[in-house]
Amino acid sequence: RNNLSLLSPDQIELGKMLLEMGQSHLFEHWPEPGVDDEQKRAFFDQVARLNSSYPGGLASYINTARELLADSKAGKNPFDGFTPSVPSGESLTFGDNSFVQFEETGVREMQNAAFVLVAGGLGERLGYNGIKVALPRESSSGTCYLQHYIESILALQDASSRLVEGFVLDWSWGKEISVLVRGGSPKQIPFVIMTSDDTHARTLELLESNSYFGMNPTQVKLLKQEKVACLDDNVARLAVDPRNKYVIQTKPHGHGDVHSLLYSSGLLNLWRHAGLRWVLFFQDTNGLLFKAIPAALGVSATKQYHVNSLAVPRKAKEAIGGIAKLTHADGRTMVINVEYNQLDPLLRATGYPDGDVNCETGYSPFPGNINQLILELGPYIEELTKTGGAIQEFVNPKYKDASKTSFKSSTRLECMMQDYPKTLPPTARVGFTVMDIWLAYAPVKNNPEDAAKVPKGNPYHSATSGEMAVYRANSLILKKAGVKVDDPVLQVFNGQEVEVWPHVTWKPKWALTFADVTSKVSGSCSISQKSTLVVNGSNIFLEDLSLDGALVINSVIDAEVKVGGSVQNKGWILENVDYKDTSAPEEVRIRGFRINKVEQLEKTYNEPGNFCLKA
Ligand code: UPG
Repeated sequence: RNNLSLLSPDQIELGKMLLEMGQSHLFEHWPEPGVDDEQKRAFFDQVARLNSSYPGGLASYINTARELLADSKAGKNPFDGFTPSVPSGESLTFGDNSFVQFEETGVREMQNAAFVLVAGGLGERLGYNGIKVALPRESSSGTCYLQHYIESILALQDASSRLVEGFVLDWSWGKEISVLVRGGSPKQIPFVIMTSDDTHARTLELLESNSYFGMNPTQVKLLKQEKVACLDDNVARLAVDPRNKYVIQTKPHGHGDVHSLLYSSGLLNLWRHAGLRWVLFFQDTNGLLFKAIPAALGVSATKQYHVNSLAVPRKAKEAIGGIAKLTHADGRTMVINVEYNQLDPLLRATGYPDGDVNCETGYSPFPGNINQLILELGPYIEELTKTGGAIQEFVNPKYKDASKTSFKSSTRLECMMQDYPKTLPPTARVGFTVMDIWLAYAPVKNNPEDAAKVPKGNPYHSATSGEMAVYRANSLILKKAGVKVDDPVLQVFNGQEVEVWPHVTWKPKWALTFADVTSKVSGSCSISQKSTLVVNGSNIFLEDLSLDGALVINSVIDAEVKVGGSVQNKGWILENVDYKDTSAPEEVRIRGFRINKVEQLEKTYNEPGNFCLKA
């Protein structure tokens, strides 16, 4: 009360609201006026931000938190009244006729698409100190995730505009409407990145210091999500930051924020006016994702799905959500992700006494959600106009003991982007598409120690497995295209046993689809297990190539290079690095190996023209 004279009328109102909402502990330690006055004002600046960035303000946040915390304490099942069953969706097999058809349709549709990357998470389970999108996707080329994503979008943009003759869209953010012209450069696919205070500055710096990896800076838009207040107990007392008593502790609200941010940014309507039809959401570290994107969009367009989630076969207890059909006692049904920590209790409560277990296929009967969502823009805008982009929240406190009266550390409300379909009307066309796991999903989420503890047979989701998955997928695709690729060997890095395939990596502009790969490979090609192949160019054709060693080809767009003959050298060798070895860079340590580039054949074609490399 003595401090009132320091505050503006608005701040006094906020203070009253906090007292009414049972938050008097926030002020208990406040000294007399004259001491820490600046910090007291800064405290109210933060309260004002927390209040304005949450729909309905802090009071609404605290009320929702109380309800959800009471439900959690009572052990209430968030799916009360719903019975899960295995849904049916589209299941694709890489390389067969329908897959190739879906890929072609998908590439064609790309000119009507926008991409949204949610990258506000710090990746606490990985424990990496940088931002995750700056990590190398694989270390043969050293390309980081963000570069790979941007190059993939640019390659899709080019490929789509080659298929669909004519239109060019010149994006200028902030202008009322974009300009459609004929000729010139291809229609530019908008790319939004959701960041948070944890990732924003470093994401921007990564883009700026690398000239946006070749993308037009006006094509990229960063939207920063705000954090929400942490909660100390079951009555939702806001948590004070242990390092500064004038600061309320905050944590991310979850990737579900992406919907309200997109909605309030005004971008969705801008996109609609420009004739776009699809919004594709994806996550920070999945080095395989763009191999699955064209076919998945092809499915959306062919089946006219309003919502299409990409899924892969899921191992029981794997830390990915399960897609389930939920049928309510009153007859309502929905096809929705059930998060990995909720699937087992839900199954046990609804007649599956063993919970989350594998079936006879060796996988969970519920497809695993990889959180690659494709939404049709029109119905999406219609829905967000009703909800403002608000997504159902949940709370996940870690209790100290079974009495559930206190928490191990503060908690907060969260929301997930894949919960978007929960509010859709029954008429909405919600589907999902299952793809081979080797093709579509290899995230980097677990630190080496935790990855090594993953039950045998389940994926590690580590930096080690993430890189090896890229080589395996590329090797398998080449095999399918007729290349003789040697079998992998098993090796252990950071306590994880992985298949080591030849280190094959290519730029997205070399091949996006299976048809692209088959058009670039001919004759009798072979690659030995110890080989490395880095294809860094678009018009590079492998003809009767026999590779036993390392081969790196760089070429500019107008150079057409035929590569054949026999390449044999000592190659690039993987050397073990222990994750505890602090003398190695963090991104090397967490994958457990470094590449020793002993010997290679590297050729660079900087000039336009036709070339032939006959080794
Ligand atoms: N993220 C944000 N903001 C946040 C939290 C996370 O942008 O406040 C981003 C994060 O950067 C990442 C993505 O969201 O790109 C997913 O975060 P992550 O911690 O990797 O998610 P998980 O808890 O592993 O689970 C998500 C889905 C789950 C799905 C799985 C697939 O919730 O259903 O199976 O991803 O990888």
